Amino acid sequence: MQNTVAITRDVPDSFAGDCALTFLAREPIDTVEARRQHAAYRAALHDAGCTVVNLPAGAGMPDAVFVEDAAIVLRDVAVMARPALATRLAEVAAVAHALAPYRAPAFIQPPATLEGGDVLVIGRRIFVGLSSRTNRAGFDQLAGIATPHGYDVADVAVPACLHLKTAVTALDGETVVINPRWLDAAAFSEFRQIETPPDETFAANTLSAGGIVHVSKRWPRTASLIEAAGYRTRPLDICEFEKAEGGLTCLSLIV
Ligand code: CIR
Repeated sequence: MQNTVAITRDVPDSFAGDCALTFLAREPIDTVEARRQHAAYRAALHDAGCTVVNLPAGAGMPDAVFVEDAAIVLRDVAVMARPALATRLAEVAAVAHALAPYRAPAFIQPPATLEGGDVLVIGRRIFVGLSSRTNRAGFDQLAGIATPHGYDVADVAVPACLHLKTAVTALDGETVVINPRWLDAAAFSEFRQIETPPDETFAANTLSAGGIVHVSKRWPRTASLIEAAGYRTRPLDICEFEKAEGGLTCLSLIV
């Protein structure tokens, strides 16, 4: 079996002051603590059996640590995304370079915008969030690339949060963790659903790797629900990234 690779990217000096914010107000971010949390995140992925490839921070790219948004890794192809914010477009080149040994690339072209945080792959199903970051052309281009590779691609409206995966992630091929207040849970009716409690707002963003569900330390009740459903969880402190509207999936690309 091939080793699982996790691509991550260092926290840049510009992160604290310049990271993009859409739904949250700016709060002080401790860069030293963010780097410590990032190192612990990489160590957890290593513990889960991943080979971690950590890219250097890009100068003038405050959000590049959220490497998930730059690409969608499918079984046979890496779709290089096209972030909606001008400040994030430059992130894609280094990620394309890092993915080149593993997958043939396909590039999303203007006027499409598409961010990896809006793409949830569950087996051969791909759910694409139509959000402030991913437009209809982005959906169409991704569907055009993925459908010939045997994927079934569906769109989901994301009216209330940044990305699709802010509100739903998969634990495996049968089960999702979902915040039904931020999207229409009926779009995921074919899956068993673990609902996040109303007061655990950002808890649906979980990262499954190596048989472990990585969860944010901030949301213990969601972790308990996931454990009760039969999964092993590992809480991680990512509070400095949560201030920048990032979650667990955002910080890596699992190949
Ligand atoms: C942004 O607004 O683009 C970043 N501050 C946060 C991106 C989080 N990425 C993700 O959810 N996949």
